[in-house]
Amino acid sequence: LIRQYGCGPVPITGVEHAFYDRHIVFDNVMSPNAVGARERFEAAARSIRDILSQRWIATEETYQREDAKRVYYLSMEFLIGRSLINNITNLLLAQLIPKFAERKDLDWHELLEEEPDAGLGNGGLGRLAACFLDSMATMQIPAMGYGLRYEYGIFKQIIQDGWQKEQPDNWLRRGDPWEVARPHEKVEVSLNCSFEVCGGSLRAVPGKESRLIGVPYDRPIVGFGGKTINTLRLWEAAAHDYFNFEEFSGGDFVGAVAETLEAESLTRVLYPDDSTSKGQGLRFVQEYFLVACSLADLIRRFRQSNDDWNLLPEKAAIQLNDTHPTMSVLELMRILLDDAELSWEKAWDLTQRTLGYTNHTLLPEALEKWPVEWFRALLPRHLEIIYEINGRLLIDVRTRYPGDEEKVQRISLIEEGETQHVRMANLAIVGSHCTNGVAAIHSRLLRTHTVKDLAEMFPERFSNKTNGVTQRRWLQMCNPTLSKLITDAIGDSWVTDLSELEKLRPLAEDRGMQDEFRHAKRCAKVAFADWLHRTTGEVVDPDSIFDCQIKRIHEYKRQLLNALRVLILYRRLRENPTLEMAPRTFFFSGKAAPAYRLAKVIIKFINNLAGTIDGDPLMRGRMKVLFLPDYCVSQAERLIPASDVSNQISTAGFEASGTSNMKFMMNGALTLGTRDGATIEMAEAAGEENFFLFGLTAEQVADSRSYYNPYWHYEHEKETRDALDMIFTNQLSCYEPGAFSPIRDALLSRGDYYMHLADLGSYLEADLLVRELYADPHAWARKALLNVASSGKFSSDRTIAEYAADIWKVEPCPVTFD
Ligand code: DL6
Repeated sequence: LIRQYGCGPVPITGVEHAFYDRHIVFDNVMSPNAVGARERFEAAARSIRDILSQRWIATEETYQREDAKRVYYLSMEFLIGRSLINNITNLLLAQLIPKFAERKDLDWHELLEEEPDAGLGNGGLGRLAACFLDSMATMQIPAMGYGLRYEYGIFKQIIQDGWQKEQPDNWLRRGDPWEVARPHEKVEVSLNCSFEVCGGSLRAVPGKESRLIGVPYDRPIVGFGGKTINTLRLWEAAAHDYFNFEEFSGGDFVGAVAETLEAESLTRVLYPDDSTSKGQGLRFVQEYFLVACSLADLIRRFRQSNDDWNLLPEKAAIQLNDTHPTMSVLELMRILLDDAELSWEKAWDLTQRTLGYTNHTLLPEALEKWPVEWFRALLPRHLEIIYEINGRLLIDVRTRYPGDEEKVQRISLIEEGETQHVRMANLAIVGSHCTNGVAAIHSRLLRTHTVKDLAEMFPERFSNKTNGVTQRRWLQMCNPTLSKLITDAIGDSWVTDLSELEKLRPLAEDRGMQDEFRHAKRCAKVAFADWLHRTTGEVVDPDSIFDCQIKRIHEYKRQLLNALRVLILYRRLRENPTLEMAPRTFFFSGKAAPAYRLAKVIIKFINNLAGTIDGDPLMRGRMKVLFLPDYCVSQAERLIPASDVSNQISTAGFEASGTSNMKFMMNGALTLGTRDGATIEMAEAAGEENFFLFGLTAEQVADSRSYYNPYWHYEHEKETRDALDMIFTNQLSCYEPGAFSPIRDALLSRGDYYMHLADLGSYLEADLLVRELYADPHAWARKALLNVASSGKFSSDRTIAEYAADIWKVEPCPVTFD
């Protein structure tokens, strides 16, 4: 079976039918005629899992046999999305599906819709982790993702009267056909606290030692070609007596079980805020739980084949995805000191050489700082270790920079103040051998501003690894028509080597190719419009420009700037109905953190703007605005292929990298953007003449901060003033007067920190260039093709190759059989 199904196109005959039929009947104990779409999805998923199972076992056996160095990617988030069609694509089975569906009389699209998105993340960082897993498996790199098995992923967003409302996303309610529980590989975690539900929320109560069990659930990560199947291991918290209910029988059985349930709630819910960690006490415990379970697991694996602790950095590379798993520094030190009984110097050397840290944000409010008191109460041994690391670090600082006590303060792991806090980014940098940012500008700003003192002290530790995305999901799978066009033109090697897309460059000049590109784009737009109509009743015109901004709602990402642009374009059209302007559909989608008031007001504003434009008969067929609720991976997979214009308009210096920007580029959208994050490198790759760049640079933003005055723009720019006045006089909120006063506060009274008004004029100028180019369909298609051709660098395969060579020092380990 391994040889037959492991590594190539697999004919779906005999055995697979039997798998499918068997699952339909025996998993459900139902007649095949009686089952619904959900059961059919489960049977299909389980059949695919059957096909990959032995290769999955062989992958693990190969790594063990070869004692290969492994990458352990620790992340609080893995925004996986759906797996069925992705696994089918990577197993090279996609072409066989239509016949299979026909023979089984399946409505394949209905079946696919039954799979919930695994929304185990907030946004960029979690989705990046998922792309990395795909690339590592495809490149046959021995790797394992470690995360938490949240029962409730990122909340479902519904829009009521224009306002975001959150609903729980109980994605595991009906079970998950991909995961395999491995209770025999459970680990035990000690904490100096118990848990209680208080006022409807779970909290940790310090003082009483408790032991939690981490139960691993494994998911297959299928490399392209099906040769390597790596593992994503997600931990679920269980109370210690999970396996021993006898202990309860003597006392208060019901009370004891309730306490058990409270402890088990630890991993139940994903924190839905990616920009602040303030007040998230339970999150602190979640982070420790992830770290403690994962390190116990990987150390156990290491010790099975190595009795020399010195080999740890040769056998394991642990990557910290942001500061969230930074307690790894402390936990690894604890294991090496207390369990392995190594000296401090040896333990510290091994810890640093084993760990690497990726920073994903420069936003001060998103840089984690945990109260010292929490460590003291819950993890006292870890606090001792922090103090020891800090003591030695500060001796080093004072030796190198005598008399510079301010530097000592800035570098210290402890931030003084009313209450003391542990600076997790400082701890991650000090306790690891590599720190990287995720785009060139971000890595530079990290080094020269955010952690300048540490970067000066340890310059050799800092590097850049520009993000990437997997072209398997974000082009091949989600955009079949464009993929086919590309493959017909240059062959299919781009699927595993995206730099091959360069071969499209000369073809961009070819009129026939331009026409075919336009056809592919139109197919994707029609497919999207059909889906939208089917699922929401909304009608959009595939012949209009699809202009998109899809990402978390945040002031720095400036959805508000985009909405102001739309409002001004709308006002221009109203004032001059004969104005030449190609029909345009503006799409917005994204979730706001539930406690982020202004972000929610921005969503309401976009919805009211959409309503105003929709209600204006003059705008019919000319302009439409849509806020698509519940942004998620599978929505992005539909919208990105259909988009003409990608808005990447963060205040320069604030977006670490962005990754949706890359997905749009690969799918032939043109970017209207600021010089920020990876957009800068994308424009370099494509040539600035093929981009619509505008706005202040990061340096200009920083330099003008001291004198920037948004009122100047309000007073001197008539269109800006008229648009703002329309908002401020409740013309867009007549049923809820005052609803948008927080926007006034942010843009004027509070000084417009994200400089919307500074960039609005140049945004509109760039927008005019977009419209002019669109009027020439071949010129547009040429630039779009040049963008596709230049997107090779932005494959996560390239990013992973850089991590593997520079940070992890790991080699591929092809799966072999005994
Ligand atoms: O590195 C992945 C991704 C970047 O592309 C985004 O630019 C960045 O905002 C995001 N960061 C996070 C972390 N928290 N915040 N804010 O998701 O990482």
